[in-house]
Amino acid sequence: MQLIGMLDSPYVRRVAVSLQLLGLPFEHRSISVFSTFEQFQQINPVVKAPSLVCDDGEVLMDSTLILEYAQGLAAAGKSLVPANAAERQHVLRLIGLALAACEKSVQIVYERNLRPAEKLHVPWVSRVTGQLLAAYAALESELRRQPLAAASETINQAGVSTAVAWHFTQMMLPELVSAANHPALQEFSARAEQLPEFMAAPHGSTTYRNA
Ligand SMILES: N[C@@H](CCC(=O)N[C@@H](CS)C(=O)NCC(=O)O)C(=O)O
Repeated sequence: MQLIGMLDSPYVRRVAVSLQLLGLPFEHRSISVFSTFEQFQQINPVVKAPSLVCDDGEVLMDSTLILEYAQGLAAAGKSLVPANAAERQHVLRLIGLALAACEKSVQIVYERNLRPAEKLHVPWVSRVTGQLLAAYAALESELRRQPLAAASETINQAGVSTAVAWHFTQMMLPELVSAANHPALQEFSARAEQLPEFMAAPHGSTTYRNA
């Protein structure tokens, strides 16, 4: 299967890290939804990153749906979401917060980079920034209450998504979300970024290569 999209997208990156943790080999094509829009369109006319080209050629999109598909391919016992209902509930809450943080970060990046400066709508940016800070405040308090595992064998999807979201926001919007005010997230992210699966798929324009 082929993972389409650049690793500067937190959604593409959470899939690239998760596929490795699930033991699923994949080819990565670092194609941009912006600078190579037409090339992306040839693969997926909707131009959403990530897209996943399955082995039979069918194209999936949306990181959560791709991960659900990937989970079905993984060997028995390899899972990033716990089977136990109570644990699963908590992991899903954290994933929801991390995905909201990704979405609000991406919205601000698009507002800054894609809209002419004179058309920037300040009340909208303020609203989204408030939502972003609320998501990280909740994640910070969750991690202080109950730290997340940060080893390749034990990290779950809450850990992958939280680490990827935090790193993305720190790379793109460090002045909006203070690392000093989120020590638990900062420390967890630093540990996760040292894992081989994260190092093999760094934020940016690099192409992941199966080791
Ligand atoms: N909910 C989607 C969000 C994906 C998303 O918004 N990706 C961005 C790149 S970070 C994208 O495709 N942007 C191009 C566009 O929406 O036109 C997911 O989880 O995959």
